[in-house]
Amino acid sequence: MSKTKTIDGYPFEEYSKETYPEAEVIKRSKQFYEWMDKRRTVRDFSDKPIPKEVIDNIILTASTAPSGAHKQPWTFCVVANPELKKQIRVAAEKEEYESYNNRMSPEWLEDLKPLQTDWHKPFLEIAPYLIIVFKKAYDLDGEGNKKNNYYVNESVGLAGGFLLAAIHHAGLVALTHTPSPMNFLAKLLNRPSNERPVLLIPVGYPVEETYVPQLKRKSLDEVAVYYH
Ligand code: IYR
Repeated sequence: MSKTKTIDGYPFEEYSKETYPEAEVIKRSKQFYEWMDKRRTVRDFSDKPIPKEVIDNIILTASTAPSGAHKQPWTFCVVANPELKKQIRVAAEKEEYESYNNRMSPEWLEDLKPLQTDWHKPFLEIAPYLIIVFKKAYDLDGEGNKKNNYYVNESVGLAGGFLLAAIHHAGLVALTHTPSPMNFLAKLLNRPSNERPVLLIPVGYPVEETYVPQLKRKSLDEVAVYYH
């Protein structure tokens, strides 16, 4: 049991530190970078099943993300039911067909060419699980009163990042799919009025031989500015 105390009447517990010698800190930071750098968005999923326990753990990890006033303003909906997955695919492809053919600008379509995406979304039926991340604009208490949430977009974005890292750590792959507009998901999943879908993430194993676009990540100089 860690030490506890109260501050201004609120309970605190001693933070359980995990610190290392400097050489170890350097090694760990490099190893983690190199391992995260291997994560790729994959579109070719195998239908190989995943134990539900794995999905539980991935979601619990995502839910450790920091959030405004620790409100954890998110709901992770998990879809494994083939009929529901099919309905999601049909609805997503309808929107995506419209987007690719009538809504996206020529510049946008050009930017997507290296990824070779189109409106077909078979992975929505093939991947064993779809995780749909909803943001809670506000919470509802037992009596239906609105309770504020804070920095909801930032919080849910962070949880999404944790989710993808947890999936990668488990040796699985994911696709951050954002059909647009995506409110059909709130309807199909019967979500309450305070929830809005943000990310649709198929999770699974990749097919045996999987190809991903040859992408180059920006260099440190391109993404960081140091003020010494
Ligand atoms: N939502 C569409 C289009 C799309 C948009 C971006 I920005 C991407 O990085 C990838 C795809 C789709 O999922 O195909």
